[in-house]
Amino acid sequence: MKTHSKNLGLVTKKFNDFFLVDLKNQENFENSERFLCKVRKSINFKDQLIYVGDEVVIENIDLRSKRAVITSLKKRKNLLARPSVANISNIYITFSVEEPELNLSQVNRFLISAESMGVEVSLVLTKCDLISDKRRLFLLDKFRQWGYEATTLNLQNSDYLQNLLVELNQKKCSIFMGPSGVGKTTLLNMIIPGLQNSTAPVSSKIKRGKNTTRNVELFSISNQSYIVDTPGFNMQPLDVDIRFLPNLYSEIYKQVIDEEIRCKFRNCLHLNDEGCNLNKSFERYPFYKDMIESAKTHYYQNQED
Ligand SMILES: Nc1nc2c(ncn2[C@@H]2O[C@H](COP(=O)(O)OP(=O)(O)OP(=O)(O)O)[C@@H](O)[C@H]2O)c(=O)[nH]1
Ligand SMILES: [Mg+2]
Ligand SMILES: [Zn+2]
Repeated sequence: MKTHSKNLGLVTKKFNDFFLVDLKNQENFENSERFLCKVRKSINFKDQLIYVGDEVVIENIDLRSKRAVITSLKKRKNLLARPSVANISNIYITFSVEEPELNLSQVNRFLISAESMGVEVSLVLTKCDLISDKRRLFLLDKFRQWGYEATTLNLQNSDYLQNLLVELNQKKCSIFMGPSGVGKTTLLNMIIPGLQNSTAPVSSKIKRGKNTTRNVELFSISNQSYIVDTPGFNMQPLDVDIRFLPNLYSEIYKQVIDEEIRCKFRNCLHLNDEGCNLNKSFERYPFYKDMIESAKTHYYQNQED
């Protein structure tokens, strides 16, 4: 069968029944052709929905009205559940150090949820102009112990941004995720020349974001690299299979791998001291315990339903 490689497109935005699709494999990405598409009526993608980040074949291309129809969906590598985005290669968990203030338990939930996707996870700390350099170094050290080399950003100083930019250009599809008001869209506006998406100051009293970004949207920064802006939200206690949780914490994983921790039980969740050799004196251990407990509660609730 003939493949329509030249009509291969990338879904960059989705609203109601419509999709914005960029034609891929174009020579000059800055002049990329963007089409407003619907899915061909006769086509049923086995009840699969199409998401931002999906690769699709488009046909019936009308160059004048910039319209086309989606006729097939390529197999996807992965699908993030919230927000729904396909084919992610890198997740950048984004938090402000102030305004809204840093909530370590939230940072942890976002990180672990991202780790459960099995893609590369990074941490970005914004608004470092609002703290002292001493505090910034303290935070860098804290997250190093969590297993992350955080990138610290500061609107006043674009040097910090350059390294991130170089990094993003080496990744395929990076997504920025975090609570509302931390500066995700501000960051994208600085990264992409000409982009002026809406941003808004955090509310003055409670220093919380105003949910300014409403849709997931994908932007290209080169022919090979894309970044995704997402609406901010707070992460609920996790719904991850508890057997996988220990491996998602580098402090535990490292011990199990490097030091051949031998616990009494083969699938030890490292909750009790008796028979468990894990060194539990690390900062995230209480978060880990809470997560296991709430995952258990969730599991048993679902069993009773
Ligand atoms: N002081 C300071 N303010 C910043 C920085 N980055 C962003 N802001 C401000 O933070 C506010 C919120 O930024 P947004 O980019 O709208 O935040 P967001 O994460 O996209 O928020 P949602 O779209 O609601 O999820 C804006 O007023 C920005 O000007 C920074 O590095 N320093
Ligand atoms: Mg935003
Ligand atoms: Zn154990």
